Amino acid sequence: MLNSIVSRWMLYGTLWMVAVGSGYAQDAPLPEDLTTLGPEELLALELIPIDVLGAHIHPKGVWMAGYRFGSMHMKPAHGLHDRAYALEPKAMHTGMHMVEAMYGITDRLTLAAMLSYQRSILRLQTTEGMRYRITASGLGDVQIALHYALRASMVHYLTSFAGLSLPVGRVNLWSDRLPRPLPYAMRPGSGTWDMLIGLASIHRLKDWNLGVHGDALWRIGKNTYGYRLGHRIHAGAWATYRLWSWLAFTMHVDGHLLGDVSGRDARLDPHVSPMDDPALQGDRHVMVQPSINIYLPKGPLRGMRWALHLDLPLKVWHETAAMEMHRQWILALQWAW
Ligand SMILES: [Cu+2]
Repeated sequence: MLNSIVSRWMLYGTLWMVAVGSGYAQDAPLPEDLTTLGPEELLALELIPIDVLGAHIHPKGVWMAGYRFGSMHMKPAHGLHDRAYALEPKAMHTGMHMVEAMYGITDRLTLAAMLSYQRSILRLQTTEGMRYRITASGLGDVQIALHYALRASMVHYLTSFAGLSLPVGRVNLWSDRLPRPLPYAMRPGSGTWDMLIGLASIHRLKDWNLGVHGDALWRIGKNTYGYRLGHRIHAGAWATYRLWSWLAFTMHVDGHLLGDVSGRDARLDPHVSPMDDPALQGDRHVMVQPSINIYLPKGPLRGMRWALHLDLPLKVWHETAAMEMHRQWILALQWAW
């Protein structure tokens, strides 16, 4: 099922490129246009929730920089209780730093790049009841994308993006406590070249922004260790309410679909730990994501947007994952000039 969904998305990706190609050729200014707004005015509109990655544009010549820190807790999935493993995962925590840069090439076309660094801590228990923890850290893959506004009127904002994820992240990690490499979920990199596409549509109604979005990440080929991570799809909807010009609240519901690992890292034994089983790396869940967004119109931090964001599972399908999402929070900063 995942394959047919993703191939449909790839078709949309092709259509996107055609649309961008024709739009780029004209690139005429739009009537009553969001692109006439300054960089700060645009950030102040809180158009895109900070957790919907990308899917926005900046006017020509405008730079944006962003930083976010995310703290994610995962726990073992309930569906695994009927199996016995020599090594049982108990909990995993991942802290992730992400920096992003965006630049408006034209009023409709924006270039974006993103780099991440993550550190994971995994708690394990042996069948004899001995507990220990292992840690892993490193740079993740670099993402480069083009974002294009198909519409940018004051009431309807339709943006798309397409890009590449470059396999610069670490894939081969070891701990002195394990006789084999660290499991798939602790590796910051994928080791494969991946394609990204996405679309977001936002309607503005007075103090409300209502949006829907979808994006897909499609992995190409296999990495040097003989596997690739699962393809990934996100789709969701949100509502943002601007209470004052500097304060907005967002409620976002987001579905995640992550396929299993294809192929396998032959150095890992799936019978030892569920985290080493390629068939248990997929994940399906729906999250509720409330966030507070603050925009500072004056003072020394003028023009900066802050967001604090929570991720809580609404529904998790247990049988498909070694570990499942428990909770996450993200603090994000963005500024444009
Ligand atoms: Cu931006």
